[in-house]
Amino acid sequence: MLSAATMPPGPLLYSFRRCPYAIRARMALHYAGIQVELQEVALGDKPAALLALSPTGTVPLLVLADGQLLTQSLDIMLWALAQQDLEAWLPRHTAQGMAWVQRNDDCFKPLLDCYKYAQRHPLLSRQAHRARAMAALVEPLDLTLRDSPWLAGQSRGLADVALLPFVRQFAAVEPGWFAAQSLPALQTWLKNQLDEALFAAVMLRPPTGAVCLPSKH
Ligand SMILES: N[C@@H](CCC(=O)N[C@@H](CS)C(=O)NCC(=O)O)C(=O)O
Repeated sequence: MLSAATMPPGPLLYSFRRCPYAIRARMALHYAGIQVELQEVALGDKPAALLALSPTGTVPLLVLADGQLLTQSLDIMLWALAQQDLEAWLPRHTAQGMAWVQRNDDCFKPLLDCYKYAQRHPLLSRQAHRARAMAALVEPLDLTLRDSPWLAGQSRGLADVALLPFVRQFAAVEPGWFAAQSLPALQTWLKNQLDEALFAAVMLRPPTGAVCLPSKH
């Protein structure tokens, strides 16, 4: 057995608890049973070590034991699932799933930010920003989920997890308004994932600094 001194170091994850990209990365890592050293980053005061590794300093950033850097949340998810994928999220990740992720990241995310921070985007009202975000992703997502409980079909795939934190943010801007909308399939999909132990585990409040993200297994 390796002693603590000779154990290979685990991956280091620079993260921010509420960042939707970091949440999707933490969910995949936790699901895959990968224990990481978690460095919670204050986005307004990024550690020099993070900026030295990545000039953009975005989170999540995963530093592997061999020094390899994964700077994109999707790459972190793919790496995690390549280590272990007991529910086959990756085999279910089809071109359609990838198209959902792209639609989310490229199109919906900027509209979501305009809706969340509508006062910074005064050319449109909050309601108009909301309507654009609804049309871009939320409504089509609900229609798709009426045909199958998951984007990946009868069970969850990578896209379901990748989109979850963004839809969660959308729902949280005006929770009463969101709950009153007729989005039955999407609301069920969201609730089912938010109620899960996996989500709760990755949302535990870390102290600023390095701690361990407990693995599932
Ligand atoms: N494309 C990146 C985006 C990551 C990203 O934009 N993260 C935000 C936090 S949610 C960030 O680090 N922003 C940098 C900053 O606020 O300075 C990914 O998928 O990981």
